[in-house]
Amino acid sequence: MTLSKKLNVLIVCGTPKIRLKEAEEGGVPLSESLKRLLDTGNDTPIHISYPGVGPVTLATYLSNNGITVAVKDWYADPVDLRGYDVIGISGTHLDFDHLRSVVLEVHRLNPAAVIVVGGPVTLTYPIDKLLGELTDINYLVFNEGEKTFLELLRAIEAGGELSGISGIGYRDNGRFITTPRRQPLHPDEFCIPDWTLMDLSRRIPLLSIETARGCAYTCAYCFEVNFWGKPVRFRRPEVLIDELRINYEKFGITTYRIADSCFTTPEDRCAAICDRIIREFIQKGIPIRWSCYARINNLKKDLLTKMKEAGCVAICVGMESGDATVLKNMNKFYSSDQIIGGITNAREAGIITHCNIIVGFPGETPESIATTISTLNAARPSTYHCMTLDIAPDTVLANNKTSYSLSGDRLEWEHHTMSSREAKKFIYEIMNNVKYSTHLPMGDVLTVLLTADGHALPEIRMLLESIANATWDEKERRMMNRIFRREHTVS
Ligand code: B12
Ligand code: SF4
Repeated sequence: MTLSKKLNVLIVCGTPKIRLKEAEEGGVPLSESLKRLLDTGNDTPIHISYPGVGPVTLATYLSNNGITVAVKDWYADPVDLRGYDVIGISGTHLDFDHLRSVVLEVHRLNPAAVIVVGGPVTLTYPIDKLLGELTDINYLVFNEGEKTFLELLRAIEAGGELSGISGIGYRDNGRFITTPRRQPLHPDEFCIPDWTLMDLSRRIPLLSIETARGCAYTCAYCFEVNFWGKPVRFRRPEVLIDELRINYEKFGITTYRIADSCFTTPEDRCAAICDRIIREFIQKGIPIRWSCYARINNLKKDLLTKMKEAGCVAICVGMESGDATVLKNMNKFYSSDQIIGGITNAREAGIITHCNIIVGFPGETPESIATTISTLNAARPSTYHCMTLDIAPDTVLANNKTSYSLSGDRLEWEHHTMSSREAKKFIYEIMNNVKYSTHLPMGDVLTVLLTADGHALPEIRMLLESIANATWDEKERRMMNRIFRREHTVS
C-alpha cells in the first residue's frame, strides 16, 4: 500500500484494563483480602495504566526525522482517528484478543489509514495468525521499532519497494513475508523521549525511563533476551541525567519506573547512576523516586543502601522459585539462601520488594512448591505474584522442549512432573501458605503509583500489609479504599 504525500502518523498504545474475573480465569487468583479491599464485585475493571516509554521514544525518533506524529493512550485518552494516514498500534502490552479489538476499531473509525503493528505482540504470535486473522493490519514491525518504522513510513510515502526494509512483515500475493532481522541501534541513537508528543495532563505524575535495552542473563523461559538481542546496550549516564532534568523542568516529574529488563546488572553501573542521581537531584532537594527490576544476586547491602539514597522505593524481582533444581533448570544462578539474604537486605535498606513466581517449570513437584513457600516465608517480600508457566516463543525453553521433556504450548503444557492444570491448583496452595507477603499482581507498580500520588512509604507499606493480613477495622479499611481508589481512578 502506498500514499504519495507527506504522512500524518498516530501511534496508539496503552495497557488494557484488567477485570478481576478475567485475571482469575487467566490463572491469576486474587486473594480474598484484596477482593474485599477493592470491594467492587468481581467484574470491576482495575486500570493500572501509565504511559510506557516505547511509543513515545519511537515517536520522538520519527519526529526528529521529519515525520508528523502524535501518541495517544487507547485506554485513557479521547482518541480521534480522523486525518491520520498511518496508524501505528503498539503491541507492547496487548495480547492477541486485545490487539484484535484495537485493530478492528481503528479500521472502523478510519478505514483509509494504513495500519502498522509493532511491539512484543508481533513476536509472541506467528505471522500467519497475525496477518491471516487480522486482515486489516497492513504491516508488522518486529523488535526495535525506530529505524524500521521510519524506513517503512518513507517507503509508504514515496511508493517505494518494501522488500529491502529489514525487520518487517507483510503480505505479498497471498504469502506472508518476513524480512531479515534488523541490526540493533547504537545506544547513542536512542532518543530522549519527548513527552510533549503525548497528553500527560490527565495522568498521574509518573513516567517510565529506559537506561538500557536487553538483559545480560539467559533465563530459559524469558522472551526479552531474544527480543532485544545481545549484548545489552547501555545509555550513557549523563544522557539519563539530562532526561530526568528535562522531565523535571518541563513537567515537574520526579517519580519513575525504570523499564529496563534488569537495572541492577552490572552493579557498578547501577551504583554509578545512583551516585549521579544523588549528586544532581537528591542533594539539591529534588526528590527523585523510582522502582526497577532487580536480580537476586545483585541485592547486596551496599548497593541497596545507595539505591535507597538515590530514591529507589521498590524493586521487582524475578525470584520464580525457591527450589534449587527448578532454579537450575531455569538457568537461574542463585540459591534460596541468596533469595532470603537479598530480600532481607532490601527490606533492611527500606525498599519495598515484589517477587514474581513461575509455577510449573520443568522439574516442579509438590516438594519444590513447598520449598518455594518456605523460601517466601523466610524472605518475606512485601508482595508477590504467582503465574503458571507460559512457554513463550523463541525462548531457550520453547526451543529445547525435548530436552525438558515438555509437550504443549503457551499456557497448556505437560512435562514429567506436572501439567498446567495441576500448576493452577498449586497457585492456591502457595497463596494459602505464604504468611507474610501480599499476593498482588504488579506490586511494585502499585507502590510507585502511590508514591507518585503523594503517599509516604509507611502508608504504602501499611496498605500492603493490610491487604496481606486483612485485619483492619472499618475506619482503616475506608482509608485504604480511598488510597487505592484514588490511584485507580486517575486514568
Ligand atoms: C515496564 C514493563 C511493564 C510495566 C508497564 C508500564 C508502562 N506503562 O511502561 C508493567 C509492570 C505495568 C507491565 C505490566 C505487564 N506486562 Co510488561 N513489561 C515491561 C517491560 C519490562 C518494559 C517495557 C518497555 O518500556 N520497554 C522499553 C521500550 C523502549 O520498548 P517497547 O515498548 O517494546 O517499544 C519498542 C518496540 O517494541 C517497538 N514498538 C513498540 N510499540 C510499537 C508500535 C509501533 C507502531 C511500532 C512500529 C513499533 C513499536 O519500538 C519501540 C522502540 O524500539 C517489558 C519487557 C522489556 N524489557 O521490554 C515487559 C513486557 C512488555 N510486559 C509483558 C507482559 C506480558 C506484561 C503483563 C501482561 C504481565 C502480567 N501478566 O501481568 C502486564 C500487562 C498488564 C496490563 N494489562 O496492564 C511482556 C509483553 C509480551 C507481549 N505483549 O506479548 C513483556 C515483553 C515482558 C515479557 N518478557 O513477557 N509491564
Ligand atoms: S527473566 Fe529477567 S533476568 Fe532473566 S533473562 Fe529475562 S529479563 Fe533477564
